Amino acid sequence: MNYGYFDDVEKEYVITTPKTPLPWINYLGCENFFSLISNTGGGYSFYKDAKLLRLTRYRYNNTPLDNNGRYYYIKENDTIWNPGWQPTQTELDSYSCHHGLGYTKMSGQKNNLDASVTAFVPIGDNCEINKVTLKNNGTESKTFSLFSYVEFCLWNAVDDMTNFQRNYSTGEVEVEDSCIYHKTEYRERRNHYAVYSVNAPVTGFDTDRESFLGTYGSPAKPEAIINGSSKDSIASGWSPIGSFHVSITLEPGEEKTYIFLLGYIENKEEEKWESFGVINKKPARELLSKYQTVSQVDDALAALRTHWDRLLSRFTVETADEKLCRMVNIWNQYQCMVTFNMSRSASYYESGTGRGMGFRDSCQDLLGFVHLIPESARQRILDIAATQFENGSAYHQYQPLTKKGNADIGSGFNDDPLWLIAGTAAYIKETGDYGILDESVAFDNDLSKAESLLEHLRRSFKFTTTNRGPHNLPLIGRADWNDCLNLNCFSKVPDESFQTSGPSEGPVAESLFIAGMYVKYGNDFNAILNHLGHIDEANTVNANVAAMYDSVLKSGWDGEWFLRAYDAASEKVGSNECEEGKIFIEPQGFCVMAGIGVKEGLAAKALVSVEKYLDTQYGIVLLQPTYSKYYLNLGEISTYPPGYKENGGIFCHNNPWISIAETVLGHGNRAFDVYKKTCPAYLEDISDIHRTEPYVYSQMIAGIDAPHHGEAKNSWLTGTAAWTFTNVSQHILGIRPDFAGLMIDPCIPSTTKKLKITRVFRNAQYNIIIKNPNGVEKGISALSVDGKLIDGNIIPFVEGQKSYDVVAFMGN
Ligand code: BGC
Ligand code: IFM
Repeated sequence: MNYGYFDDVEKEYVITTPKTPLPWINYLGCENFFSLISNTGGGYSFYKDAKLLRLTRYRYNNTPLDNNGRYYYIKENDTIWNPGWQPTQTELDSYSCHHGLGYTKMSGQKNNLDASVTAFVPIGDNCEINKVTLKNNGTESKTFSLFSYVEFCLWNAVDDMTNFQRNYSTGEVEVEDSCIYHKTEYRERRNHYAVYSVNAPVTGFDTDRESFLGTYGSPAKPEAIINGSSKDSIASGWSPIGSFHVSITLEPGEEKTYIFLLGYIENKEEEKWESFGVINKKPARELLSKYQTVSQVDDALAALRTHWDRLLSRFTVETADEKLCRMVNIWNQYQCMVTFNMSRSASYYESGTGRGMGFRDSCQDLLGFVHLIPESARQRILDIAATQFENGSAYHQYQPLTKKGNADIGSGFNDDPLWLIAGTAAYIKETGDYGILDESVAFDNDLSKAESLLEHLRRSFKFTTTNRGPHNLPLIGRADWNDCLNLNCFSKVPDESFQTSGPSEGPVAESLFIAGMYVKYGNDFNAILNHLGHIDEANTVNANVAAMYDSVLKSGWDGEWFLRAYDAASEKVGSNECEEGKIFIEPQGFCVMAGIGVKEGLAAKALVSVEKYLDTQYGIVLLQPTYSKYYLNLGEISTYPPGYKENGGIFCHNNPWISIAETVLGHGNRAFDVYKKTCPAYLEDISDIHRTEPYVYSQMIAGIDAPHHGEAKNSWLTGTAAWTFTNVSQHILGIRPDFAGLMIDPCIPSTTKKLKITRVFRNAQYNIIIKNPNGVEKGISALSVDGKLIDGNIIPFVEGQKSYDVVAFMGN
């Protein structure tokens, strides 16, 4: 069943009922101010950091689903309704929600009154604008009230949820004309406040939650609205809110528009006070003056749309498959921007208070984002590198506001260092900017310990080179990409009587996944060093990579597939010899992507095993057979019920690894089949089963062993976005940035006869036509650039040339 449709011309997903299987959300903001917004107006806003600078409150894990947001209420006689249906849930005569790129427009109609709310964060300013338009579609004049509502968070979202003994006494606001200033904590050492305003005279306002909702009221039944008038309350402690009451009369056919704005203001230290204790409102007034009229707001929205059109024009494809086009041209790239901005911090499944920016996560997010705004990717790489330790290991997470590593989580995830090489190599391939390697970057944010980024990469590589186990394979540490595979956990013996048969002296568990990474990104590091002329060092890297390759063949091949790991007792994990968890997806993807076992025929065998043992109609599961009981030597992975998350869920993130691996072997039909299975646009018709948004990827789809096989969870913030875009753009469509230039290497279904692709690469426009007259799956037989045939499949980059016309013929 469908709950909406794609409008590819407007680049929107249009939802036609508020009762979607789960809240279907969108993100507003692409710089510093962000909001989450659901199809019923739920969500919250924050500045830079969802934990430390949260503007509005949201109630996770509450009922009804999706509790709190920016809400507009219309009271006409005794009927109270919301254009987005929540929170009153009054039945609407019609409803739609258009989620677009950085904006959402929600419309409801009731008793011939049309109300629409267009929400967006303008480029260059720290605020969310809500343009609220009301239109009388009836034949009689209408007089009604419009009430707005937001609930402020007292900035630190964790403290806000826990420290009630203090927080019930700190809330402070100020009201002036049609502006509410939320200034809780300003009197301390703070220099920021929030402003909430409407561009019209108001009949009343409220800033105290209890006055507005009633002591035992709720946003679904606000007492002030039921009674028809605001209380003009001034919050003192308890829970500050922002609410305006506007009285409106509309003649038949008449419409009026109001601009509501929620903004974040940060005063410079010297401008902090207007006079001591009085907030400096000057910057708020300046901000508000920019969004007072409908035309100012329409211009800002148009600028946002132009911004996105320009970004997306950097990669476009035209082909007969409209689902493929809408994912590649719009939604997948959009999700890559969101994951780049949010990492794994704030979604409807990530509370914004837990993980900040992940070291490995952000390095991977870069892969799908770097072509959009390479300069931002550059800065991100430097920020991430600054959380690395001198020995090459790294903080696993850092806070976006402070950019400091999170000491509570610490380090010890042994894949982290190599992801820095992955992200940096992707950036250099995209831009040709080797200069980034000369940037001086701190270790552990300590500037006295700064070294060049190149030195950081050296430490990354060296970390894995020197941290190897009994089979010469990389030590896994606390975990590798799979956070839940905690193979050294029995060294933290919970009970002293616990005995193991293996060595008790320490963490010797080894990872085949990291081995695959080492070969793949070691090859990139080798290419970088060669380019820089560090030939001896490059040769050493090469020799280490070759040795790792041999170790994988010697100790990492299980007969039909690659092993997953050795545990701390050097027992095999992911082997046919295991009772459960015989085969895992990750090493099959990463080792083949790295080219391991291709010439020996093992790669092909591994992928056949994936299809035979792990594939399902909804995607490839992470492992089989799933763990039915808890294994102390495996850790968290076996705490999940079979079929969920890392215990045999369809972890969408690593499905593209298999698809890319298939392209390595030239299997275009299978690669595309794998791509399609988890691709949201192809799942739109099964939204009842899939449940999450049909325009973005989710982290996980329940696997074959789960009761709800096919049901997705954790939409939006997942490395899946970056990896699927990398897969489809670089490996299936085959437009692949390489150190030497743009490579054309498609691996497509044999039925695809023609592709037209445009790509902006290193400031030049590439217009590419790929023809496949004989229906092959891979291989270029002729490649012409500006009418001239060239050798090989890398278009040499000519400094200063602004456009390239490329025609590629596929064939053997
Ligand atoms: C996994 C979760 C796990 C967590 C542990 C995440 O990356 O997806 O399943 O509970 O790590 O920190
Ligand atoms: O690799 C991790 C990621 O860092 C966070 N989400 C889950 C993945 C697999 O455990």
